[in-house]
Amino acid sequence: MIWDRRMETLDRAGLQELQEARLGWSLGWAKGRVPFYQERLKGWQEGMNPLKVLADLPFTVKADLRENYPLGFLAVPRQEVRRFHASSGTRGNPTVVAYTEHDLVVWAEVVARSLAAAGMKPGQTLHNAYGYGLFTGGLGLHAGAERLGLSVIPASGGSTERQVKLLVDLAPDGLACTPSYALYIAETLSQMGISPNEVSLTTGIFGAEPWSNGMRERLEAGFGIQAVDIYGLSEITGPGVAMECVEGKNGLHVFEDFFLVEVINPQTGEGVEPGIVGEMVLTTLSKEAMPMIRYRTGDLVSVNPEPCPCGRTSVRISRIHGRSDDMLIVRGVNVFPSEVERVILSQEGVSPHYQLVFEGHPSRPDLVVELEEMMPGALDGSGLTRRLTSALGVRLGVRIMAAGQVPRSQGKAVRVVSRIKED
Ligand code: DLL
Repeated sequence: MIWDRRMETLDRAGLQELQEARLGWSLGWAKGRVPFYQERLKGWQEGMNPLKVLADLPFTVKADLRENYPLGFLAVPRQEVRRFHASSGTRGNPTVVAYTEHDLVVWAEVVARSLAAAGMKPGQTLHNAYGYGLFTGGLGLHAGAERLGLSVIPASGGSTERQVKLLVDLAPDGLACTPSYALYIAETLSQMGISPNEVSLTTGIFGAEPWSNGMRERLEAGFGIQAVDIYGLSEITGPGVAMECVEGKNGLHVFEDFFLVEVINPQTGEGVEPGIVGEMVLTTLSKEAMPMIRYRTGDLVSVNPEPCPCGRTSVRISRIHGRSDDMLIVRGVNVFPSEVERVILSQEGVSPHYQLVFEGHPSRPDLVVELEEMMPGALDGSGLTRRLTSALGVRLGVRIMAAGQVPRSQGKAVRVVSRIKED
């Protein structure tokens, strides 16, 4: 189902016209209200071509937000803010983001579109196991679900056995959570003696972390559902920046009437052609409380402008290949955890719980993939090591662990850990 047919199927010329008008507004708004942008946008005047002006502007990066912590990017008086969220931030200050009433309406709208694109229909029920609180997943999905006319079970993360009971007793149609938590829920179901395909679910709305098609197949088979990918980030709004449609399941539609997408070469900052992987840069087109102009997301994607069978006219981004700062360097070779996942989950008998562990001497650490087998004796460790080594071009170890030994996730999975012993 297409939630806002007029906007989501707008022809490209109409969309570009709308983007230009909204971008002009956004540049003027940011220039007039955010000191950080005032200087950068001093050359911007109404009547200029906003797309041309944008192309010459410097990028906004995460460090800019950190330096202006907490509210240096706030573009409205405090009394007009209706909500704050914050991203966890593993180092230093978290990133605080703010929303006006209008921002919350737009956010609910794009999440409603996303849930409809996943196949959810008004009157159905969504079990929302994204964390509620400062993280945008819980409240973001919640408001969009209500906007679409769903009933919501605000389960949040954790207390997995209780979640399973609710999944059985309240018979929801959709499950929203990280793909790694969905795996944990599936595992808990079977530990409680319930076959995952005995539950009523038809749809999984999974995102907030990278996941592969191999993981999708496991989740779809495990729950008997259609699983689709939802993308977003707090700095831009939260979940609902881009969404995979259940008809295509091949890339995520960017809601381009609200977010302008560019993909750049992360080294040079130049734009790259469709189909080429680069770093996604996003500009908000309607955000009042905290406009973001050319924000470098760190997320690596390619853009696909081809029409989609679902009828939506927006461009699609590929699933997130990883973040530029997730990239591991192993003996001089670049390795993305998501690539490791793709290789290991293409093998039968590998359970989808895995972690990448750095160990050994600090000057020459080894990377070992710790994983579990579906059944004792199901895996040939040396065959898997050979496959990983040839697919990634670097020697990685494989350690087969006893069932349940790889830590489970209740939110965003921790894929990389260090056990390097300092001298
Ligand atoms: O993770 C928002 C969200 C909530 C998205 C619920 C989807 C569902 P942050 O905590 O600010 O916001 O983290 C944003 O998470 O830059 C990506 O690196 C990663 N990410 C988000 N969605 C996906 C996805 C939320 N579908 C950061 N695939 C982003 C891969 C994702 N990575």
